[in-house]
Amino acid sequence: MKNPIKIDHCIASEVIDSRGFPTVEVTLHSQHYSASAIVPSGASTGEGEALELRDNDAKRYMGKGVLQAVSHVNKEIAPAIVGKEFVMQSILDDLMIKLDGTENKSKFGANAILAVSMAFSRLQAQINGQKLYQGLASQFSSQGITLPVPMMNIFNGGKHADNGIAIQEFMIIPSGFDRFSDALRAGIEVFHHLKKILHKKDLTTAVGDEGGFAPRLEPGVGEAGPGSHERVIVMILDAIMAAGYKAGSQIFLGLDCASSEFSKKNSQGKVEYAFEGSQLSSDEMTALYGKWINNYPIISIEDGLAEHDWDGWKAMTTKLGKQIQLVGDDLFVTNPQYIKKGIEMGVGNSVLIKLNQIGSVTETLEAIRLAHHANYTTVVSHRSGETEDTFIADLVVGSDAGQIKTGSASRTDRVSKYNQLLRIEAALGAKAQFKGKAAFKR
Ligand code: 2PG
Ligand code: MG
Repeated sequence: MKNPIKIDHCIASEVIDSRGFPTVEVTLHSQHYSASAIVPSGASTGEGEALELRDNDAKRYMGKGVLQAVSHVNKEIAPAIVGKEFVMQSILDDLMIKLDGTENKSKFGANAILAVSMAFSRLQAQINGQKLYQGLASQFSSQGITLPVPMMNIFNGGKHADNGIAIQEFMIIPSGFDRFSDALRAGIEVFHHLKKILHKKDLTTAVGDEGGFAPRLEPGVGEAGPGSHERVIVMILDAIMAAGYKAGSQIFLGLDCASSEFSKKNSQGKVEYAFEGSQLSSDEMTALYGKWINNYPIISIEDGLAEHDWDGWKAMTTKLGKQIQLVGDDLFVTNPQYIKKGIEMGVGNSVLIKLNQIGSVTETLEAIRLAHHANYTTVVSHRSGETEDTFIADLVVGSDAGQIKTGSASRTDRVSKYNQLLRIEAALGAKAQFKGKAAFKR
């Protein structure tokens, strides 16, 4: 049993995220120790996510201020926790969840509760003389020695760019290496070669929200036309080759389609997908993915179908689930309840893990535990709105989750996580593990 942590002060404030919108930072003090945490924010959010409380005051930050969430920490959570001792993270998190009293943390805001929860993880680790990943490993009863395979989103579309490309993320997965740092280096070199290739084709090399390139492939505005997604895939494969790596043995591809964003229900109540100028059914989308998997080294598809399309997901899992990783993000929203439903129905085989979708460290760890128990893989993930906070780097090692999605090789909000992983790899030395291809069960 670790020492109880007595909280002496708890202070929240409004700070700014990578998209220029406010978010919540909390600092906790205990004796001469102090620890802070900042919460991230999504753009392609799942409907089932815990509530991110925004002020909706149009006069400040286009309505996106978080002064109410800040005030909930300072005026409601702080009085309930300051002066009290907590032996475990879960006791603090449970207390805040009870005080909030709603299903989706809508009274205080998940951004208020999570900031306190993350800051407590840091404070507790510090007081116990541990690094954050070690503290999280003790909480999770894991070894805390596994560096993740990075899934690097080097081409951005969907809601993270304005190039008319429906699929949100085209990721390279350098899993065929022995160490995290070698995998990262390979991924970064591919990023630089992709830049050269785009430049030669007269395509812009400005980047999207997650640091990947985001050129418009066709003139004009609106949806990209037939074949445009495959053109992106081919350019990425060319970049892998130009960098001197082998696609399909050293570097693989992954997609986050974030397809809820281009889906809707038709008049017969069936989910349809607006893709490259056509309306496709769930089966047609699945067939398209099947074709791509046969033609390209794609090993992971996230949110290939929409969050309400559970039947489509079930059929897709039956067709493709033995061949590739099918990751549920908007579908599972890091919520143990939805993950359980998925496991029972045989839907997907992997869970995306985002702290702010569920809103506390304890519930996030529970989601990971549940997924691993059912032999589902887990991918710890950033949000498209991020900050300098590197918590997820420690979380992915602390939970031995094995895969991380934290953007491309540009923008400090993305690179800071990779740098933290490099530090952890160096600190672990010979103990550091890198599962590489074994991180992907299929
Ligand atoms: C996703 C995420 C992160 P957002 O869909 O997986 O890449 O995007 O934070 O906008 O939900
Ligand atoms: Mg996603």
